[in-house]
Amino acid sequence: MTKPGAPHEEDEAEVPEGVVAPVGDLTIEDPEAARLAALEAGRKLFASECQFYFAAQRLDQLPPPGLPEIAFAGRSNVGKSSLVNALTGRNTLARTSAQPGRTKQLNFFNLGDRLALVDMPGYGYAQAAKSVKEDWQGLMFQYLRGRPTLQRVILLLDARIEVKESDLAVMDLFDRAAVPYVIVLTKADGAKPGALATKETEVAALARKHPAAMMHVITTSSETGLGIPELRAELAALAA
Ligand SMILES: Nc1nc2c(ncn2[C@@H]2O[C@H](COP(=O)(O)OP(=O)(O)OP(=O)(O)O)[C@@H](O)[C@H]2O)c(=O)[nH]1
Ligand SMILES: [Mg+2]
Repeated sequence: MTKPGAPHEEDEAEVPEGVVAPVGDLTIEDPEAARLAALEAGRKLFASECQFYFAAQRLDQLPPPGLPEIAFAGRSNVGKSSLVNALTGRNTLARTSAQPGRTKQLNFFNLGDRLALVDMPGYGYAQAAKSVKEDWQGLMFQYLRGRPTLQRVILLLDARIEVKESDLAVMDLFDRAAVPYVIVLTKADGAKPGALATKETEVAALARKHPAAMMHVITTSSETGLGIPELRAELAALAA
C-alpha cells in the first residue's frame, strides 16, 4: 500500500538491496532478510572476546551497574553454565559439573564490552542446606528487583523432564519483579522428537500465562548447538 500521491516510480528506483524496502512512507520488512541479519549480528557479537570479571556471593558485592545484563537462571544442573559456554563458544569459561550445585555465586562475564552475561546458582537442589536455598532466593530476588541494567532473564527448563514446582515459583517471582524473561528449553538432544514437540507446546502455553514471560520459547542443546544461533541473535538485540 502507498500513501495517496506517493511517488511510485521513484520508490521503485530507490529500493535498496537488503532488509527493508520503503514504499511511500511505509516500510515493508523482508522477514527472511531480517532474520539472517539478526543471526549475523548474534554471530559477530558472540565471536568477540568474553571474560569473567566478577563473582558476587552477596548483594552488597555486586559490580557497579554498567553494561546491559542478561541473567541465566534455572534449576541446579539444568545447563546454565553449559549454555553460557555454548553461546560464547568456549568450553571452560563457566564451570560446569554433572553434580548439581556447581555454581555458587553470581558470575559476571563481559562479552565484547557490549553485554554482561550473569551465570547464576541453580535453585531446587534438594540436598542444599535450607539456609543456602533461602540465601539464593533472597539474593536472586533482590538482584532482579534492584538491578537497573538487567535487560532479560533467560529461564532454563530441561526439555526432558516435567516443569517442577520450584520452576513455577520462580516464574511467579519474576512476574512480581516485572523482569522480562524468555524460556529456553535445554538438553533437547536428550528428548525424542515427539516428546520435544509436546514439551514446546506445553511450555509455550505456560509462558502465555505469565505476564513477564516472552511469548516465544527457544529450544536448545549445548551439546549439538541447536538453537544457539537464535539465542545469540535475540541477545545481540539487547547489547550496547
Ligand atoms: N545431553 C546434554 N547434557 C547437557 C547439556 N547442557 C548441559 N548438560 C550437562 O548437564 C550437567 C549440568 O550442566 P551445568 O551447565 O553445570 O548446569 P548448571 O545449570 O550450571 O548447574 P548448577 O551450576 O549446579 O546450577 C553437565 O553434566 C552437563 O554436561 C545439553 O545440552 N545436553
Ligand atoms: Mg552452573
